[in-house]
Amino acid sequence: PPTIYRNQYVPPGYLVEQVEMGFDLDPAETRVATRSTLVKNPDSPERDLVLYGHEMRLVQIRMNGKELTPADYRLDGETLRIPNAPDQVTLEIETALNPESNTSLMGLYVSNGNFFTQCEAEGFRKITYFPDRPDVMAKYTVMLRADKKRYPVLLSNGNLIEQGDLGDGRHYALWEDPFKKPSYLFALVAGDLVCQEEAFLLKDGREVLLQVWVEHGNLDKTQHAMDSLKNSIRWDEERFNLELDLDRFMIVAVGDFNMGAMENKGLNIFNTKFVLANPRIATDIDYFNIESVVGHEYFHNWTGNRVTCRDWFQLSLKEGLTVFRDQEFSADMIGTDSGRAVRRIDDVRVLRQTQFAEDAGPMAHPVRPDSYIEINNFYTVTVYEKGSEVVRMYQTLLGREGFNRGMALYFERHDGQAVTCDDFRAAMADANGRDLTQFERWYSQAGTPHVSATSEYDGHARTFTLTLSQSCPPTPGQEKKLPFHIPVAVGLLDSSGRDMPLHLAPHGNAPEAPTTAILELTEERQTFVFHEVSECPVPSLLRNFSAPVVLSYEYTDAELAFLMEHDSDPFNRWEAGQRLATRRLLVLVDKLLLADSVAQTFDGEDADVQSATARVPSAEQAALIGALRGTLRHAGLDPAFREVALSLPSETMLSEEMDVIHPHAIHRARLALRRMIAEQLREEFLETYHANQTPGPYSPDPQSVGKRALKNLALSYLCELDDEASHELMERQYDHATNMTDRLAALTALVNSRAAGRQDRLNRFFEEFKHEALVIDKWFTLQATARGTDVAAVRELARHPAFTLRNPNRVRSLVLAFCSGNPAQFHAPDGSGYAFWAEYVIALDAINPQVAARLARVMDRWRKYAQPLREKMREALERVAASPSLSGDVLEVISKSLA
Ligand code: HT7
Ligand code: ZN
Repeated sequence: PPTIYRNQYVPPGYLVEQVEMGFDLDPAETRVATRSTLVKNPDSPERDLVLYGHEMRLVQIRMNGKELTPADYRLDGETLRIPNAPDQVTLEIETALNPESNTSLMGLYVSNGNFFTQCEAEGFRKITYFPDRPDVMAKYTVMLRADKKRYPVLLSNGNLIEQGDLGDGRHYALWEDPFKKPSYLFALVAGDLVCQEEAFLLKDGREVLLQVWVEHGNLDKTQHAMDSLKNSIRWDEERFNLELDLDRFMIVAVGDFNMGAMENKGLNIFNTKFVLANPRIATDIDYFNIESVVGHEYFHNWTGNRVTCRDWFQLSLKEGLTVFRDQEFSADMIGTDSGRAVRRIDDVRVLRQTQFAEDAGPMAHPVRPDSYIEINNFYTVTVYEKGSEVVRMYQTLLGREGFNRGMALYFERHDGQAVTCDDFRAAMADANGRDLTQFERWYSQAGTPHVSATSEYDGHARTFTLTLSQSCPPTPGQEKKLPFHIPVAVGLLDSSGRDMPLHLAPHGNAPEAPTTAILELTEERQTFVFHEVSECPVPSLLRNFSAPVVLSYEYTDAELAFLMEHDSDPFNRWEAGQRLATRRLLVLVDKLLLADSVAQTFDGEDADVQSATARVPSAEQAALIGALRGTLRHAGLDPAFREVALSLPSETMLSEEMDVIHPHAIHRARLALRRMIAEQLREEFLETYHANQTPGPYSPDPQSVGKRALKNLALSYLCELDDEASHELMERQYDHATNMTDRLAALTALVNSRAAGRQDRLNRFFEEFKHEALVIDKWFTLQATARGTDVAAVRELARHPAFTLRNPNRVRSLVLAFCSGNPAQFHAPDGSGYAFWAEYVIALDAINPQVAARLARVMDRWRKYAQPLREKMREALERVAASPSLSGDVLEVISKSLA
């Protein structure tokens, strides 16, 4: 497949004004008649009328009333070119599709007997031949016709104009979207669905209709999505003055979906995972995710739909910005400072664990990529999460008000247009009179910048000098990087742990001196001098993670413990604890490797670990455990914050800290430290467990969620003891749980223990929830990621009648969960995990290339692994590469990995 380059962008030869579509829906053969009016684009050098289409039958094509024959156009792959077309064109195209055989879930497909579409990024071209590119925006009118009994509900974008019977058992619905949109935002849904609906009053006094559509039997699971939608609408009105522009806004849930959700204009289509919730089936995390994804898709209505992307290289224009908006929404919904900090910590954890790894691997690409083979492979954590960090940095540099001014100017300039990341940056700069030229490098340079800090205190001069230097490692195709514009938020703590007032100029005595300064690092190396510093401070650097960089500073253990206890920036309090824990864990890993015990211990012999890691904590370990005890007992800290502060860095995080990854040593070291912590803090954990019960009816409010998280963390530590008392605790929690959060936490702990009652409860869980697909996904995941689940066991699970490759959620719940969430077993020294991976990538590719390509990415970091794992990973990659007829999706991932 060809590579597409950003710098080869050419405006479309023709623009589309109006599209009228008629669908005769049938699972085996759907007929689509499309009439479009087009005009030549005076701003384009392209002379031909270019349409895209594939995987359908072209029945007829007429131009200005005359049928075209193959001699009138050139069909080359997905491209249909009509040369010498007149300036004004009416195109009438009829296509025939087979939705029930469409397993890729792109274009028009059938899920559980109902019709759905997914057109982003290039699915519309599987419905009809069209200039399917985001810079072609048109108004759509859509007529849907289908059997009334089987498909009583017919939905499309915009407003319902008319509906009625056709006489022959079929009926119709006519929809009109008043807004111009790119084809990727087109959607239809047809099926036997039911909805929860509410009238909602907007700030401007207009009443709108909100609907959440689901399959029969799920109406008891829609309230939270509806509440989240209403909260999202309010939030966008209040924070950005952005109003809902339609009379009707619909959310539809579908069980087969490649991603989380899709922001089609007025007709958002969601993975059921991000809609359906009640206390019986959904965890606190599910409740949180639903709110965040509902918000995300709703916010796209302005950032993505009203103003869209000129081309797919600009994807982060809408995705980075909308992730930033949904993160801010979630933080505002929690309200408290500490709750906000926990949200920030969670977001940064994702960024570091997945995006930093992506930036350091073979698929590294800038936030605005320069090239791609398959655009579906670029819905990445770099485009989304790093893109959001880039947007956040504007807000850090310009302040909230400055950022809002930039947003207002962006909409004033570009409403109804398809634009670029440069246009967004220009709006931010112009609205604030700032030069943000250098900031462009965040969009064009891949890789995670490293900032290292050194400091010097001069007691005589009362100055504290901070020197910051930056560098960025090479990434594929980008050997050398130029300095970034990095906002570094800094505070200084005095010896009692209080923030010092900051003076960046001599003789500063402003009474209101700030206690956090935003230093702007723009050169390779820069020095910043703080004046009137009365004693040698401990610096708190990169507060609230003010830039997506790796920051190093030679803190002593004592300084980290001090920051952990006193920093007024809760993010950095957490960060200090993570740094301390990482140090202890890496020492343990080294010890294990030195004792050369990894090979023997892999078989599950704990004794070797114990000999390499004494049962009695070393002085350094004792200091860490002491600090954790302080956090656990600190009643002034929110339970949610205590939970994140007491969680050790994940195995994946630790892998990223190592030059050569030894997954088994990492696993053993982390386990050993967890056991040590559990032994030393047994009483405190028990007390915490009992003190954080949430009796009464379930509620997903932040306080209760925090308490459950802390209680269940205490449970998971206690379960490391694997004794009778802990078995009893988890069995009791499982048996008496009144919500899925507690039930799943108990079952997860049980599955990782030797408790006698574990298999019985695992079976009961399946029986009780076998009709709830989302819960069965959890059942697969908790086993796929359990410590004792080896490759043979995961293969056995894949033979379970409830497993299928057709459903992306199910594939992710078992295959992806095992390959990415159970590193100690996946990296079995005999390479059997890699063989399993290769088999599933190949099998899945024939069904759903997009999901297969996501699975393929599990091997991204293969070059970092210790031998013989590295060699065996390479062999598995080559096995996939050699497989005939791979999709472009998988081919791109595998070939970049092996390059
Ligand atoms: N904008 C949506 C992207 C999306 C998608 C892309 C490719 C294939 C399937 C897809 N489903 C949804 C999701 C979002 O960011 O809101
Ligand atoms: Zn999005």
